[in-house]
Amino acid sequence: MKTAIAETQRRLEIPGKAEIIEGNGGLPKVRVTTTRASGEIYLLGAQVTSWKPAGAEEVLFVSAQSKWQDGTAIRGGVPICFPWFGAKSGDPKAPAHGFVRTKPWQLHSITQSGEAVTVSLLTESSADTKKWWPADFRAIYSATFDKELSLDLDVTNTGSQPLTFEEALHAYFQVGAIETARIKGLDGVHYLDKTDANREKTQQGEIAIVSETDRIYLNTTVPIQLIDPARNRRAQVTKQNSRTTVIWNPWIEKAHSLSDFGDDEWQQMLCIETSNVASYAVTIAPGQQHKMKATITLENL
Ligand code: TA6
Repeated sequence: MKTAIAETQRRLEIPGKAEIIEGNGGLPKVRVTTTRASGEIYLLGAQVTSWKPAGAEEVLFVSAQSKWQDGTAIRGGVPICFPWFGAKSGDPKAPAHGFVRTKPWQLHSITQSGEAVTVSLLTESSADTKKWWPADFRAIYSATFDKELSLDLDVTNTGSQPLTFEEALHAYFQVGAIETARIKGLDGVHYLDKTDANREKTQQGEIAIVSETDRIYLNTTVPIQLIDPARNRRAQVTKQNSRTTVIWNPWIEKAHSLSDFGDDEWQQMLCIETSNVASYAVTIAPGQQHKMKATITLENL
């Protein structure tokens, strides 16, 4: 059933390749289907929830317990954290990870280049957003579904004052077995360990997940590899204009504390988050734009 979408937005569809349909919870999403990949992005939070290169299984993890309702972030896929990351300092009532992942974005454009389909969505400051953050901004998020998944978050300072913000593409990856998964690329990089009072430490070698893992790797621009022997595949995240990378797995206890996350789902997911957070928050002058990009590729081991 076609969901009630404004005719102006429905005209953006590309028949047979990019269609606006009713997703989980009746929420509108754009479903992309091409010869090289399939995927989907919800208007709620501009959240990508699926990407499958041709011949491959789903790359992204979405919890079976996700709530699928306006005002609540979808648990999984690629939530967009903006304009702050984690709890908002000095405001315990503010929503975690900012306010753009819990609101519908406007469909801005759907374009095709060769076999690649790009879905762009827009959100901007309003009286509502200024209750949380007294700033003028426009954000355009573009997801390109092809044999690679490209995610671009473009933020423009539409105000008359400098704009400082944090941002993260909080990508949840499926893994076949967390105990054999490994993350390569961060050897020697300093990180803040959020499970140990934010102490700064140095990564030794590959990352194995053996307990709750919640780390902000600092001043790093390198590509990250997620090695998943159980599914005989490797995902790579390459980034542009991002100085921090967050790695997260809730492990057992934290998984049990999340109402929108299955008790055992910690064994089948791992977050690799392209970001600019903590002391690497971004500041742009009036009229300036900042573009952060993550490109995800998948190959067999
Ligand atoms: O990115 C890691 C993290 O900041 C963790 O501390 C954990 O809170 C996770 O994000 C999920 O946050 P959420 O608000 O989506 O439950």
